[in-house]
Amino acid sequence: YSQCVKCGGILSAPSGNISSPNFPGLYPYNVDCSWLIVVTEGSSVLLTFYHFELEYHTSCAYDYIKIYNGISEDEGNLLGTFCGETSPPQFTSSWNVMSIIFHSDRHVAHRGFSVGYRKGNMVHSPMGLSVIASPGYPEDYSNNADCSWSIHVSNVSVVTLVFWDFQLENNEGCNFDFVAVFDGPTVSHRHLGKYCGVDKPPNIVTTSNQLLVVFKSDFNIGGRGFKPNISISISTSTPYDKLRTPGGTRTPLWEPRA
Ligand SMILES: [Ca+2]
Ligand SMILES: [Ca+2]
Repeated sequence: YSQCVKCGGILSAPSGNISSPNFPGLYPYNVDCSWLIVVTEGSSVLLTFYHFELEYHTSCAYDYIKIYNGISEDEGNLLGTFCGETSPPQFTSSWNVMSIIFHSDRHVAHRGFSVGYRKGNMVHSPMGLSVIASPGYPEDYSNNADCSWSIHVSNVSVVTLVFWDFQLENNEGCNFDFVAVFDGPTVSHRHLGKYCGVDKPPNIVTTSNQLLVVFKSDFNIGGRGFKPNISISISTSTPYDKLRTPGGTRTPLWEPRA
């Protein structure tokens, strides 16, 4: 028994549509589709769902779509897994590549999904989001580092921080070297987490459009450091023209000491 469903592919036009096989009819059983969206370098990809109706399971174990901020081979790029009838929010990638995976199992099919994408604004600026990483990354970070990055995006957005590499000196309480994340522009805002060691922090989502990342290291013992992906998603339905280029500033508070 085999089922040959042709689906997936690489999309490189500045805008387009993707839907599950047979849409708006029922999608077939046992399919795996993979779409890779690649737009002009320096641009982002904006994703908007028009229809979403997949078999529901509490952890989306049966039928699902996965959306990646980049290539799907790297699970660190995963923005979310979705099933049921709750449409995913609008997503914007933090670079020019985005992937969508669709999977269905052998029972129960629904009408599936239809999603549009379009090329968005430039996302990488020299002082913008792309420079968030431990100093010298991927070389070992310096001792006595004291860095902070303040991220401020358009006020209809929330920020998601996904660490895809993380290696800091470990100690209980993370008092020696650490990354701390705050749900707002300053350290007085709600503390979202403090991390060290080699376990990747969980994905962090702000409740507002501002985020502060602080990195400190003490006088000895380092590591490769960290590099997060930042993605911006829209917290409410919004016309495309309200989406602004995410801005970011880096405050060079760290001074490597000899
Ligand atoms: Ca199913
Ligand atoms: Ca240290």
